[in-house]
Amino acid sequence: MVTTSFKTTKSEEIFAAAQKLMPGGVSSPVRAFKSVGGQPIVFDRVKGAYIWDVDDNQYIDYVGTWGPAICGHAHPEVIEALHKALEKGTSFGAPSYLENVLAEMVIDAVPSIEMVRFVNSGTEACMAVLRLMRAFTGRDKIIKFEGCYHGHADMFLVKAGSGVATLGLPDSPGVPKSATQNTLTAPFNDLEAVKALFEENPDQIAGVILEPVVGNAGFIPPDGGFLEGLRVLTKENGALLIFDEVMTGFRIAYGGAQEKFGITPDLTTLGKIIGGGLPVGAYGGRRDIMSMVAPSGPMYQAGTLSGNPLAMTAGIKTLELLQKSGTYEYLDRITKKLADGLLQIAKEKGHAVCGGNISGMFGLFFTSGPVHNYEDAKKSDLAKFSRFHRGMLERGIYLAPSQFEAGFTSVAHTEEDIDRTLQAAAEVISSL
Ligand code: HOZ
Repeated sequence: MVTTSFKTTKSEEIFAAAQKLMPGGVSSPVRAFKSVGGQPIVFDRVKGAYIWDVDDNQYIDYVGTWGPAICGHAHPEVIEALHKALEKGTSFGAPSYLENVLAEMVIDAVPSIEMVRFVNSGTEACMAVLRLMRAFTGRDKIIKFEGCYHGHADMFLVKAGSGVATLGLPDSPGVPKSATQNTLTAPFNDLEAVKALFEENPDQIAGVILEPVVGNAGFIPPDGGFLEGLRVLTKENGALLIFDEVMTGFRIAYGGAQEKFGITPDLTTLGKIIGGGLPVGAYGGRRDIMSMVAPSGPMYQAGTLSGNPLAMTAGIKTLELLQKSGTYEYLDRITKKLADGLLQIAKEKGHAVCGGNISGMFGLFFTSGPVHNYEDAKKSDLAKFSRFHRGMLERGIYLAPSQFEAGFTSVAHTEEDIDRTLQAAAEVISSL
């Protein structure tokens, strides 16, 4: 049943005012609900698995601030650590011991990372890693995959996922041809296409960057042998392999996709979870490559707020919480129950669907699939997804307002939350 109290009067007022103040009324495009339609929700507060809007509607949250809230929102231990850190100040712009602690935790956890540099967002991490792969190899060209999203820097806005896919935008105006002429693209899960690009561009490709599990074109796992194949191809061609683990890092396993699949890239980008909900990013990898970064080496990259003590504190506490035994088994169990449940309900009602989960990351497409890449993902019935999204929202379930974003659970989600979600889904799917 639709929550009888579902009113969005205050959200409407605030969003109307926001549209006069900020482009589209938002600080990041997907939040505007453009692809799912209807009134975007303006939020007031978060706790555990829940999120409340300004009209006091409560939702079970499967966005988790786009990934970081893996321990549940506003975890008491994270908040307590932040209170203590706040009393020492908000930014030093100078070395702090907290950076050593988080760096050590990241290096211990992520197989490819021998040294790490902290930045302020996943976008920044990917921009820097691109410069680094070019600096190290002395080559300019890179390969990325259609539907993968590595932040909004010029060089990556080619056939990008996330908001670009959500809004169906062409490669963005304002990006000069010269910025993307060295960005080669291939379909995800297509090793032959990557091989052909290497053959057509001998000794010119610095590296291959990918989301090892795509989250920015919806949830798309790698086919068996794909990551292994990329590892072999990059080595054979003197190129680097870069995993963008901004979403998957510390999410699908403590050591990320590289631990989960047993493939070690040369460099890795991180964000989201390692900042525990505060702005953060990081890139790291082989010591010989990272030694090129200034001031060790000549590749320049810097940032006033980088290594910020609040972000480091929230990140350290979040990773400590994730180390508790059973974390990833629990995430896998509840998320599988959710993803399998959604698929079963939709199939029983006669809808073509496909999807799945890896630990606490999941997705559902309204197409019979299988979805191996962005072209497949685009076959999803977007109008149906929009109606599904709205129906769930009205029943107190907050899903990402885009078919082209993955969903996220947290250790704060209970079996009961999943049951309530599936009950809502059964109602909504019956009416689609
Ligand atoms: N582009 C990010 C998700 N893939 C974040 C979107 C947002 O914060 O609005």
